[in-house]
Order: sequence, then C-alpha cells, then structure tokens
Amino acid sequence: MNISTAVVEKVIREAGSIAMSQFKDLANLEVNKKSSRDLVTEADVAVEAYLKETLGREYPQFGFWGEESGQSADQTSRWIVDPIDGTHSFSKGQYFWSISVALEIEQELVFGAVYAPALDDYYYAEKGKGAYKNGRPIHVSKEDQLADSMVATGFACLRSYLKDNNLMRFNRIAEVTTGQRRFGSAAMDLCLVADGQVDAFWEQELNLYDVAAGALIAKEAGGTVTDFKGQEGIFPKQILVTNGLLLDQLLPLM
Ligand code: 2AM
Ligand code: CA
Ligand code: CA
Ligand code: CA
Repeated sequence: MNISTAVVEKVIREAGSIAMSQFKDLANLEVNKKSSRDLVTEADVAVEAYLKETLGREYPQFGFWGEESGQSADQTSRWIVDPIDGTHSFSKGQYFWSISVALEIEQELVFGAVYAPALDDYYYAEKGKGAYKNGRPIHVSKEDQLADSMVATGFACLRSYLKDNNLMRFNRIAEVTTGQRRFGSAAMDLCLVADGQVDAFWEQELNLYDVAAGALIAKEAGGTVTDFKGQEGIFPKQILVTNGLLLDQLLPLM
C-alpha cells in the first residue's frame, strides 16, 4: 500500500474537527448557493483546503480532485474528495453528513474513507482488505426478502422538468419494501449498506466524489455496486448498491 491508513485517518479526523467547530456555531456560518439547489458553506471550503494541503504535503506523488476546488494538473493517481457530503443537512444542524476521501491509482480505487464527525463514525476500506467501522470489520446485511427490506435513496437532482427524476422509481420500490430512508449524504448511504443498517441504496445524477469512497467500502463489505441494469462498476449517474442478495429482485424495479 502506498499510504499509511493511520496517517490518513488522523488527517480526516482533523478535517472533521474543523467542520465540527463550524457545526457548533451555525448561527455564524456563511452559506452560499452554487446553484439553486447546491449549497456551499465556509466549512466545505475550509475542510477541502485542509485536506488538499495536508494530503498534498504527506503524499506529494498524488494529484487531487475536490468538489469545491476542482482538479489538480496530474490526475493519473489522485485523491477524490467531497469535503462535506450532505451540506444541506450540515447547515441545518442535522447529523447525517460526512467527509469522503478516496484514493485512485491509475484508475483503480485502492482506498476509501467516510467520516461522519457529528456521529464520530469512521468507515474505511482498502482494496482486498475488507471494510471497517470504528476499527471493527463490517459486513452487508443478510436480508434476502425485498418485502422485509430497508432501502435508502436520495434526490440529488429533483427537477420537475426531468422525466426520470427518481420519484417513479421511489414509488415502485417503496410499495414493495418495508422501510425507506432518505439520509441526504450519498457517501454515508453507501456506508450504511456496508454496515448492514440499510439493505440497498440507489441514486442518480451523483458525481464520482460523492460515491468513490463509499463504493469501495460497500464492495469490501460484501456488497454489489452496479448501474440500474446490473452492470458492475461505479456509475455515479445511476448507482445501485445492494447486499448482493437483493440485487436480482431490485433490478426489474429500477
Ligand atoms: P453535497 O451535499 O455534497 O452537495 C443527496 O441526495 C446527495 O446529493 C448528496 O451526496 C449531495 O452532496 C448531493 N447533491 C446535493 N445537491 C446536488 C445537486 N444540485 N447536484 C448534484 N448532487 C447534489
Ligand atoms: Ca455540493
Ligand atoms: Ca456530495
Ligand atoms: Ca459536498
């Protein structure tokens, strides 16, 4: 492995305390709109700047791609970072938001970490070495009945003019499952599948920085990561993550 997972965890936890100091003082948080439904706060910018600088100093051999600052020149091997996934939740004082950091080496994801500072839950995986939550191995659920399952989704791009805006898909799946959740952080949703708290998750119109780390964590925990047709791989515009046992039952509903 080209990195020390302990060093990276320390860096991400420090980034988490930067975010937490702003989370505890939301009255003074500066919130801006990137577009009508995409927020960016001082915390998003500060967390990303810290990660870019610190990871760049520790590991100068890797490039960097973050949601807020864009891509560095060399992208052959790179950190893929969402400084705060779930900014809207963060800005409201809700607990489901996370810092997502993945490492991609020559187009292969080798490391992913998702840290939820308000819950103090740290998930990570290295390719081929399993997935962990707060130091303990985690595994996807054993639920094999769709009718008894708990699913999660999100509506990253919910526009009335979009024909395929996920509402129809949600209706179809909600009718045949027991529980449905909408946590607001795709990176965390993937970790909840990895941890067996949720049996499956799907969303559309996401970006690679939302899902790169969580997808590796879900895969290493025994889950499937596909598009809505069942093709294996990370397709952020159409991502379906399951415990494996529910994949065939979900695909016809996608
Ligand atoms: P963010 O908080 O980093 O913006 C929730 O459904 C997911 O959608 C989150 O991962 C959230 O990430 C993302 N998201 C929120 N607004 C979005 C937008 N306008 N376009 C794409 N993704 C968005
Ligand atoms: Ca955003
Ligand atoms: Ca995001
Ligand atoms: Ca973000």
